[in-house]
Amino acid sequence: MTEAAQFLRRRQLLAGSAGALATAGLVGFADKAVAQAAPAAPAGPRPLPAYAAWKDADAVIVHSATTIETRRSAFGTSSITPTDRLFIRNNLPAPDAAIVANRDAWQVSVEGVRNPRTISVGDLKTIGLETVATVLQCSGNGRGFFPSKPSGTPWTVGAAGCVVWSGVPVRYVAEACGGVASGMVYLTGTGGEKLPDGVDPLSVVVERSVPITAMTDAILAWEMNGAPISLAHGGPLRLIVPGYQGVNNIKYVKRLAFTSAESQAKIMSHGYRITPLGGTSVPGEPSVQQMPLKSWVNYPAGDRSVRAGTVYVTGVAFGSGAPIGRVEVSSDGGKTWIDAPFVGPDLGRFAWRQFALPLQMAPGNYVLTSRAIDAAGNVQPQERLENAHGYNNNSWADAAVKVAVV
Ligand SMILES: Nc1nc2c(c(=O)[nH]1)N[C@H]1C(S)=C(S)[C@@H](COP(=O)(O)O)O[C@H]1N2
Ligand SMILES: [Mo]
Repeated sequence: MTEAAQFLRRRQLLAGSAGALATAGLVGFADKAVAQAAPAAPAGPRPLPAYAAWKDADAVIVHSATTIETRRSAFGTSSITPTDRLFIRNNLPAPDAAIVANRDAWQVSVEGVRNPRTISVGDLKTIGLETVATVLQCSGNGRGFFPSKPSGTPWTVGAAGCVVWSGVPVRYVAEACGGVASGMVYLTGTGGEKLPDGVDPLSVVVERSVPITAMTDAILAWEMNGAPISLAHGGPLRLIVPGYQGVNNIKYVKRLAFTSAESQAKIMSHGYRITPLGGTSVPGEPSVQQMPLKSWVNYPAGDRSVRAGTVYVTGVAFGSGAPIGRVEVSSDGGKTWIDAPFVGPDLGRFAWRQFALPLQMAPGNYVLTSRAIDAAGNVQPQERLENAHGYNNNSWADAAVKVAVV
């Protein structure tokens, strides 16, 4: 072991409990209920769609051609989510692969600036360069745990990943266009999908507005996890808004506008709103924007039993940009908690932190979960915020896994 590894191990063993390894709390549950409390995946695995045929089929759950989830057991523990395991969520069919044939030629029109202009990806590369690790998470992640069974994909924990992006800071792009025009309060991105004929474009276009303050951290990215962004994930160019839910990270972005009002697109005005149970979404309701504080356990994943002895319980914790202060793990469904040490590098306040807690586990049944506490002392809640469409679920109780130790 290297010195650092020895230090880490000592720290983990100490942090594990007051004395030696932490001892896990036993809980009872019906023996056959070892699987997660989430809706079962479809019986026969669906094949990967052509544009995502390169995904690792064993690592994902194909809900549909436009909704693909990472298995809880497939996140790994090295911080970054491998691209071939990352979830996919498309509201419209992905554009033709021709758009990534000549990436530098892709154009984005920049509006709401003093000198509006259209800029190619090749020219963006002369304006600036930044690299940022962010959690990309669909706001519907955890929808599968809502007892109200909202319509939409029943994601459990796998509509999320931690990704490294490279591109140009949006604020540099604004500067290159003479600065933001006066009176602008939103940053609005428009997706480059071809829209179906014969329908009102506003009813289908993927266009989202975030508060203009988000431009401090936002980038126009052309690279993801060290490679040009794939078509599936929004290449040739994607708007990345660190700390904000997935839908605000516009793929194949063709227009970047500083605007005085929110987009009139349906996906903004009525979609992705926190609507009371049984209600119909209206524009005034809170929109799905910054990500709530969240964590979950990835191992053991509850998909198989675990051998008694020392079990390294691992998982991830993140929020919208406030650093994660602590993570606690419970093996008795939330009755008692133990601090879990972080492992691996801190990739910045928009990435997730990995934790690993060595637990001494005797044979029996356990309910494992984690809760994150940010640097400001905010605690990840036990309860989900009920809402009609199943957004923003950050409940530690919902994300728990039932684990049999044998
Ligand atoms: N142009 C465009 N951008 C988009 C979408 C889309 O359908 N079209 N889907 C959004 C949603 S809802 C999510 S959760 C993320 C998913 O990103 P991924 O497919 O790269 O994982 O992209 C967002 N950006
Ligand atoms: Mo999403």
